[in-house]
Amino acid sequence: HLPTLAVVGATGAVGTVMCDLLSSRKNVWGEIRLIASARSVGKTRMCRGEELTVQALTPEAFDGVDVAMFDVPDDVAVEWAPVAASRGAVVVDNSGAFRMDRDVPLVVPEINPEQLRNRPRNIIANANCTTLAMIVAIAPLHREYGLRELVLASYQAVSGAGQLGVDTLHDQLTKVAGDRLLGSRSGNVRQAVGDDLGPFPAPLALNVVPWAGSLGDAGWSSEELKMRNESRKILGLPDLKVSATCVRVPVVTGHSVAVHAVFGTEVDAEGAREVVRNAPGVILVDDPAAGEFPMPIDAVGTDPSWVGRIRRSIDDPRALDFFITGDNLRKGAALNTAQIAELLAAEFTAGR
Ligand code: 11C
Repeated sequence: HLPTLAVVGATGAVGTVMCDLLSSRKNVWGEIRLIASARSVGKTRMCRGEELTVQALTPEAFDGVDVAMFDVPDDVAVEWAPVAASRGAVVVDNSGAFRMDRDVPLVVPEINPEQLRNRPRNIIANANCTTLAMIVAIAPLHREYGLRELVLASYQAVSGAGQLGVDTLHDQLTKVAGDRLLGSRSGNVRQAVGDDLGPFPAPLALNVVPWAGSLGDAGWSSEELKMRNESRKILGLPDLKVSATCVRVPVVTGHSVAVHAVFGTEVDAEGAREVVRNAPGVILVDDPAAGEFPMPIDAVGTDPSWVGRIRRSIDDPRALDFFITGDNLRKGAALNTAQIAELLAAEFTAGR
């Protein structure tokens, strides 16, 4: 029989995209079980053309499950991923809880699928959405030129902060629409938006906010530290120099990253374009004369990371500057999880 799949956190922003993906990708699953917190139990969701009823998160919900995808906050994953694993499921977890655990592989199928086999806890981690959007383009360039350093600035969409982030931006846009004086005098936007900032530390409408995540050591945000640590682990480069500045922008879906990448050998822009053209999971969109750049409004709802604005640094022949945009809910979350789960499904099917 085909393997049984559980989707935990099925009604959140990522879980919703997951149901769409499961409906459109090759059907490798037998039963699919949707699981969520008490608030969502009994709701229904369409998945593969079937109406499924959301079940409660209990230990028994994992009985008979072969693969369990988790799209839940870190604290829920810490508690429940080991429960699912102890009931025999292989867990693919999209939270930040296990990514840096030495016994948990951090897998991007285009880059390090062989790491899947190294899973003593039966947990596999899915990387952060900002890291994922860029790493599929960075890895093939690293293989070609030998990466030494990354200097990054992100432009992150509000759906990275979940459905509450999306609702917050739309509410704020409604409040500021039509007032042509807003933003031209300080304080006005804060007044128009009011006190309800949702999951963000400042208004997003008509603004950019240089902050994502929580406060880490020495002024770095957790998101900036994740970009550094996860890139190092995925690429297998524990000493890679990485400096990131993570910024939230008023975009609904689609995380972008401006990259300055320094390599061990000289690079040229056309050679880099050729590498990107041939890499899996990436699409080259690099024709500024024609107004073609990677942008969230085009990349949203698509699978690949869009790469463009590729230039050789004027002052360093070993450095490239470029821009990447990826759908943070797809490759950044649900798609990468689905790809990992499909590799596991193939193991189950082959083993039977
Ligand atoms: C954001 N990247 O855009 C974050 C959300 O570690 O999975 C995902 C946090 C994570 O806010």
